[in-house]
Amino acid sequence: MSIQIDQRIKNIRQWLLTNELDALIVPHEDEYLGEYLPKHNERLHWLTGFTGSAGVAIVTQNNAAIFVDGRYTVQVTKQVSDQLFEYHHLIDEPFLEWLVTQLPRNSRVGFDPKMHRGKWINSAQQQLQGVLTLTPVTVNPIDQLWLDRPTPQRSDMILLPDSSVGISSHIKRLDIGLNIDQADADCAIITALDSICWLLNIRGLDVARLPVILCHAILYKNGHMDLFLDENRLAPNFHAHVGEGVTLYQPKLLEFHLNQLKGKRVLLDPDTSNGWFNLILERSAIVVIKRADPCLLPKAQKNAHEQAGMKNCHIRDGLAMTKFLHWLDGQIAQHQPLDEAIIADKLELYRRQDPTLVDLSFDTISAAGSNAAMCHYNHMNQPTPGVLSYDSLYLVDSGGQYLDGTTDITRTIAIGTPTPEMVHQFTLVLKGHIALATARFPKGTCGHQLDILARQYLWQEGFDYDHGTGHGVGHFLSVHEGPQRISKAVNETALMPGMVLSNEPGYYRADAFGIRIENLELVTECDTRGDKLMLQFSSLTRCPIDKRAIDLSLLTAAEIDWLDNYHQKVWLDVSPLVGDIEVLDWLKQATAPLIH
Ligand SMILES: [Mn+2]
Repeated sequence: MSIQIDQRIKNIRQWLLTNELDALIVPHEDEYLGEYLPKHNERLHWLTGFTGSAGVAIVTQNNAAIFVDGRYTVQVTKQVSDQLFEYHHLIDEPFLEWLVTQLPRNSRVGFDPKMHRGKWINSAQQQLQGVLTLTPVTVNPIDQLWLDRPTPQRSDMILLPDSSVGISSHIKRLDIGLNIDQADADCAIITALDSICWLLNIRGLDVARLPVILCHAILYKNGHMDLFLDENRLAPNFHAHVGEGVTLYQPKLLEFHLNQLKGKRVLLDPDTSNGWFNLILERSAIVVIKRADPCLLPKAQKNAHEQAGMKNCHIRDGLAMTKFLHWLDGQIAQHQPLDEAIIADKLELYRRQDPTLVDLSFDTISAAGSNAAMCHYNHMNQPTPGVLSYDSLYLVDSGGQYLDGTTDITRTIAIGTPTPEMVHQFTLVLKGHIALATARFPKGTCGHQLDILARQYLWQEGFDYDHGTGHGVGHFLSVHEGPQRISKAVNETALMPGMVLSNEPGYYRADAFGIRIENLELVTECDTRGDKLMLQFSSLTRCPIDKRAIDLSLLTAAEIDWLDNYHQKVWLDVSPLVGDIEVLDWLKQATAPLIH
């Protein structure tokens, strides 16, 4: 591999010479900027051998370096030759600063604007002003040099019926068209794949974990859409399904059509679009209105049909979790030697028993003992998966993409007898989870105003967790969806009825153990005697929380009530689906009230 990589670097250096450039930046991202990449766009992997989900490589004539974050500092040393690349920390040692130390003043640094957010390009240009020249390339050299590049996955297009999505594509496009008009724009470039699929009520499997079709779109204020997608990708009834006003174009005509927008006012989201779009529009002197993707907010507020699907898929997901947790308890009782991969695969197997599951919603985090202290741990990035440790906690964060919705759940399981310290911390996390789950808040409240509810008991004793408390979740779409969010960082999006968010406080003790309790919550209106319109959460997830890891003396009567009521809902919804009497017995026990 190393000889191959060496040759690839040499080829990039030759390409730099031919193009009068002094360096090339190769990020992990592709033109769609999503969390997961289709195989044919794994350019960073091709150049370096690194398989992580984030990182940047830089090649100069004299040097090469790879920049990865804290999740990957060990993995990178196993996958990338230190003879060929220097290793650096993506956050602590910014690659732009490294470039400045490597190159003479006014050197030309090549980058492919499609692989970077528009926002990044602006800030990078400012930072390097007068020191180095950032030079956009029109053809990505890796696309020219990658001879055995995988052919793109061309999955079948799934047409979601109106009964499942609630609103036809035609009505959605007219609605969003009005928003575009109100933003004083003539059209919007829709670059987020989940927005396009939401607008057209279609899904696909072009990318792992994100059920979308790779395409681009321009939506006009009259609801008309130009869709850039090969005709042979369409499902047979596509045109009848989406209704009038969708015109299909070859993807290679995108640039031509962008140039045709001369004289129009074009809405473009600098957060979700790659820098190439802005570059093309600016070159043609087209007026760009920089604003959030107009689909984000309507997509986040699930309608009654989408809510019903989300509820139903969570009950079936709860069945898979129930079978899995019953199996795990049986294995533990027999002291079976299990590793994280075996356990994760077993859970996936139970999920796949449901014929409506089309994919997992993300790579399962299956973390035994101290591995759970790393909150983005992935056993597949380790030389060997960790072995289940007894008298400890096991953490599993997982989810499914079902035809009627998306799930994301974390449970932390007592393996044997966890230490009193583990039980104490688990209980603090649970108290925070309950405090957020039972919150009532006036309409207009934003996620950051609620974040403290989940942290208060940890803070009280001098603890915290270094991640957000809640992210939005799509309806059979991205498991990480904006624009709402619950975290310390200010987020201006008020929580609205129909939004789905995770509630996932945690606690991580380095080299010892990790805890996270995650349910998905639906925002609903709340009846009170007061004079304000109040909102609340309603838990969608249907799976027992491990009572064996709780210190009951730390819970108030109200918290005990909450857990008992929650478990009662889990029992009522999931038990009718359980066929096996042993699993049913297990669920009965797992959902029985805390105090008899
Ligand atoms: Mn989550």
